[in-house]
Amino acid sequence: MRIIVAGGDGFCGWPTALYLSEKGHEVTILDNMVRRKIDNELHSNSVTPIASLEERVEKWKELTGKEIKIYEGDLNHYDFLSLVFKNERPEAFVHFAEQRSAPYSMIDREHAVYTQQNNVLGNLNVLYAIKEFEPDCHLIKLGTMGEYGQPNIDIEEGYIEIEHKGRKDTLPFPKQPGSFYHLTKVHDTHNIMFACKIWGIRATDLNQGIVYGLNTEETKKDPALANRLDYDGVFGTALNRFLIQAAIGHDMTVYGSGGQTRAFLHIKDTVRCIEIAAENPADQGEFRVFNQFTESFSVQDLAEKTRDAAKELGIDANVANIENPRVENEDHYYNAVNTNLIDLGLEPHLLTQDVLKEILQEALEHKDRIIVDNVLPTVTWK
Ligand code: NAD
Ligand code: USQ
Repeated sequence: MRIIVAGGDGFCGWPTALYLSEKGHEVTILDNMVRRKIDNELHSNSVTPIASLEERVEKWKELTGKEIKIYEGDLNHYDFLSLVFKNERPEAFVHFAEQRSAPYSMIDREHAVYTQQNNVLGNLNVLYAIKEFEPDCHLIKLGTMGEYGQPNIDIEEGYIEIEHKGRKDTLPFPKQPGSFYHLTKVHDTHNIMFACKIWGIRATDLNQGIVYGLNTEETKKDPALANRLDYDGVFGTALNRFLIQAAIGHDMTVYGSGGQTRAFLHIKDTVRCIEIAAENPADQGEFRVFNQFTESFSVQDLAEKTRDAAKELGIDANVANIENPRVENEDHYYNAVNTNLIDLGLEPHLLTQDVLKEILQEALEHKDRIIVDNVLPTVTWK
């Protein structure tokens, strides 16, 4: 298939582009490199040294003979996006290209406005480009499990059947997102659902949980193919942050009591889920939602698992419960359904001690690059 991977220079997008290319798809990356610029703004970096996008795709071609095309530009420049659609005629458009950090979106007014403009309007441009140039193109959009929040009932995949005053209907599952970033995903969801209904385009919204790990079989082939790995208080996510903190002997920063429970998956499952969605497209006019995660854990559990794995490597890691910089529930029910992708063939990589030790060892290899001042959270929700 001809597949565009928007955001293909990022943490999820780069390994996905390689995986789809390895599987024989014609892959084109679209990215405006804003994530690399944000590293400069935050005086932060990836734990792993990452090559430029040009170097990455050149190395891939040298090793495999497979070409990945690159378009450097912004989804919010519609002339640019139109050109990419006209040139590449995508059968699937994988949309990772958003500002994805909740703390970044909560820094101040400017960062909240940037996040909402970038994400919501970028996605709207993609919807228009599909309608205008490739109405059969399947939109595979990265949403987030955080759209649902943590309701006191089971979380279904996108829709819920409800009975109200004696009548029944199947309606979108209620949304209770926890940051201006998470809200952008809810707004995107509504725009996509509406576009499917009025124009008959096809879309799959992948409500992804928190991704951990960094390497796939493809990124391991050469240091120039290495994936980025974030650890700072703004872009680092739970578990990856704990592993890196353990690697440098920093206390593991569990926010508050640590009862916050979230859905997780390994980066190796992210890439496979995208392949499954692409190879089993939504019908024309269908708006389909898959919950993309494999297991759920409380953050306290994850820190304790990390401590135990570190111990096996001779590292004494400490779990610290620090003041929670976010406004969120630390003690709640959490049970989410994730059968759609499994029914289509996903075989989950589960979080074993061996998996934790492998990521920890990868973090240890580059621990000298970690800027310790960036580890503690600095952004608060209030
Ligand atoms: P990332 O920041 O590493 O990658 C995003 C990429 O998109 C970057 O390379 C950035 O330069 C690019 N980009 C952003 N705005 C753009 C624009 N307007 N035009 C063109 N390119 C643009 O993020 P990631 O961790 O790879 O996440 C990818 C997607 O998956 C995001 O939409 C995110 O919300 C979603 N997601 C991520 C996680 C996670 O744990 N990382 C979990 C659930 C969902
Ligand atoms: N947390 C800690 N300690 C830390 C970091 C985080 O206890 O050092 C806690 C947070 O308070 C929160 C939970 O861990 O309760 C998750 O935080 P996170 O930063 O790992 O994840 P989140 O902000 O939700 O965002 C990440 C990605 C985002 C994606 C989302 C999936 O950055 O792009 O959408 O995970 S989900 O959480 O399912 O919405």
